[in-house]
Amino acid sequence: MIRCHIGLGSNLADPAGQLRRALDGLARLPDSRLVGCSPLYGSTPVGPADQPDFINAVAALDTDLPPLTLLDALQGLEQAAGRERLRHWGERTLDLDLLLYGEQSIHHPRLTVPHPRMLERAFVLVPLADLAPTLTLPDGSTLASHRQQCDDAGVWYHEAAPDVGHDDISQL
Ligand code: A4P
Ligand code: MG
Repeated sequence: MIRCHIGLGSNLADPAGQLRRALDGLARLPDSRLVGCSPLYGSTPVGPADQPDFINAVAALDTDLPPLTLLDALQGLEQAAGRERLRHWGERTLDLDLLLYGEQSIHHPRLTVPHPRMLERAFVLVPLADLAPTLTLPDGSTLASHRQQCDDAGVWYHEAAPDVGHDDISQL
């Protein structure tokens, strides 16, 4: 299986509940196992400022799904959450970004991995560094160095990591 990291974000319609439901969805994906989730963080919006604050987290998923199949599954979960694209970088009920797919670099019209903006975004780096502090990126750089350099002023601890994976672990 390949260890993937998925960024979760929401700023509409009970954001923390949206993230918990998304984690339930990730735990049910075929040929995959949800192995962990960071704490939930609050964050000020990057992009238009006249929108609510976000809740963000990062999940770790081990999967045998190929990258585009996984992207389809993530977009299916976004649709199931009633996601509408109102405006670029604007408010959304659920955003699921494929941040990392093992140590692979992917350049496809529908999918760029590592996620092209992840290293500029404290709302990604802070929860990812909580979950996977020793991670190395495909270019050989360490997550810890990116985490150290990022300005995390707009990101704050919101609540403890949701319990994930128990059902799956009991079936191992
Ligand atoms: N796509 C390409 N690569 C990927 C990838 N690695 N993961 C394509 C997911 N999708 C990827 O995405 C548009 C297209 O990107 C998809 O169809 C897919 O084929 P989208 O989710 O429909 O559009 P979007 O999310 O509005 O645009 P974008 O540019 O992906 O936005 P971001 O970068 O996801 O940013 N502020 C805070 N505080 N917290 C947030 O979570 N999120 C955003 C959205 C802006 N500001 C935020 C937050
Ligand atoms: Mg997105």
